[in-house]
Amino acid sequence: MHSIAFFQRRPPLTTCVALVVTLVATRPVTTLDAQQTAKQKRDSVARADSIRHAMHGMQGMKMPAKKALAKKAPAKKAQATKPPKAVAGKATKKPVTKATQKPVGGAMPMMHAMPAAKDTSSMRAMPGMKAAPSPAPGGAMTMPGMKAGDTASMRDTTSISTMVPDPLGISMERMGSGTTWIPDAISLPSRHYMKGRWDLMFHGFVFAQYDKQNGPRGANQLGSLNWGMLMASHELAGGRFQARTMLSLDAATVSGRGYPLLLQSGESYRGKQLHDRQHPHDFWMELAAMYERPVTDHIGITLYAAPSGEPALGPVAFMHRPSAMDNPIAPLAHHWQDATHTSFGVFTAGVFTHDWKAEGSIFNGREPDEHRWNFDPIKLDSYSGRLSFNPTRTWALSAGYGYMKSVEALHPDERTHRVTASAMHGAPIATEGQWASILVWGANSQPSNPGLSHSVTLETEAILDHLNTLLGRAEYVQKTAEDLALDEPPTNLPSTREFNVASLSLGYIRELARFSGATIGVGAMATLNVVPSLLERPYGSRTPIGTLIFLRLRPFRLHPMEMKPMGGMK
Ligand SMILES: [Cu+2]
Repeated sequence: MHSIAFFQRRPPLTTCVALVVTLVATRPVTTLDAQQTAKQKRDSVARADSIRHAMHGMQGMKMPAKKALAKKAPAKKAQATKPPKAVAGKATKKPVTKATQKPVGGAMPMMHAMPAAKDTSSMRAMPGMKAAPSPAPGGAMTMPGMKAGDTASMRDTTSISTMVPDPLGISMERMGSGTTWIPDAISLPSRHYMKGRWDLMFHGFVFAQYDKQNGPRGANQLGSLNWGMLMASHELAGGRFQARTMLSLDAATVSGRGYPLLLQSGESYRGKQLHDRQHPHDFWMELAAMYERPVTDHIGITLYAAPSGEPALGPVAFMHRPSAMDNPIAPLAHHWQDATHTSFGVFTAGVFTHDWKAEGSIFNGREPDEHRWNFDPIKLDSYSGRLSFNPTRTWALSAGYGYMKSVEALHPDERTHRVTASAMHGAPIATEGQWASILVWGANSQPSNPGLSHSVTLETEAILDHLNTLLGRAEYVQKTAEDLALDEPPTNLPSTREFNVASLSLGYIRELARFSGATIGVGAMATLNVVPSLLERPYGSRTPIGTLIFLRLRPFRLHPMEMKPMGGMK
């Protein structure tokens, strides 16, 4: 085909010469022109590919190959995937559920339907764009005004061809960390590929930060916090199977001792309690398999098993919270709320409807030990239960309880009871942003410190547009002298003495550049801590300050025209 097209475009003399060269060389044409033509062909293949990928990037649009089928009911399809009020951000849940539960337009039974939230953001982002099938592959080229939301991931857009089902119409987009839910109206940025019938999703963050915590208990550190996650989903027996791994190099990039963070507590290093530092995450943050399947029209079951993973306890872990994902710093209440996100041994079973989920876990309640590169011994001697409720597209609520047999390596006999409740709100902002906030309450009870030790975290992240992000977090935590190692010399306070500590952090990130599906930004954050007068001396002030400047790399959703063909993409 290529040769014919080539000869047709050449003048006769060139044609003859080229033919002779071809015959003599017994290999493809080697003239400069021919090379150029070959390059043109590659380019045109690449272009066709990028158009094809661009098509993937447009929610609600059909691939050209499916055009004929989709055409059968274009009006119905358009209606189902384009809630008229979506533009005003008022899409109701009902049409969505319908659209996700029924094959639309007869095109793809069991297809991974487009979640309305993402539909609406893409609708907003593409003025004038119709959800109806594109008239031609070139249709992708005719939308110059199109913009891609910074936060909308590509997950929802591509599953059309992989036929990974959404049990009860719940998109993978709703997944936070472990088996938690986030609001449908917002998302975590990710890149999304397909390999055969596997739906591959990657996301991750890399921070490079200079951390300066003031006062006698502070320290400075240049380091990097980072994690990467791969999720592979496949249809299995009418449900969605997913294998996951989430890895972090923190132990190398902020050292085994972690990074300086005033008033932080939890876990140990070289046999000593860590304080005023946040521990590094384990290399194996998560290695898990999950299965979700509908059993009736309205009820589904879910199973989750992990040598390293997150039991049904606490809110979405902070790295996976849309309200904190661009914030490199762990909450001071981490070990009151979401620290079980890395547990070595988890088995969770649950029942869910479209809006509710009830889960129970047996797991290893021990904090990860200080050997960060290996798997800790797997034990299943702790348990937890959690209710999750997404009443609308913009809310995700959860509440639960956990019993942990032996949390701290330094106090193996101490049992901990934990109760948590959280409310997360999220909504799109303008054409490219989203605003997510969470309120978390978490409380621990331990025999050495009877009663409940409370924590409250209020946190928010507003991605205003593709350039500007604002971060904020306010916390109140009751920590003991032992938590902060104030029961040692020189302070020697009674170990069970409890202190109310608080902090307020504000941060800003400015994106510098976008490339290859990632965005890099520069950020700064300042934290004002408040300690009681008794802690003024050890901390050097009633209001010790911590600051952080950082570069942050993470995925964003590509502008369809910027997408490049990649190996393995089909
Ligand atoms: Cu953690």
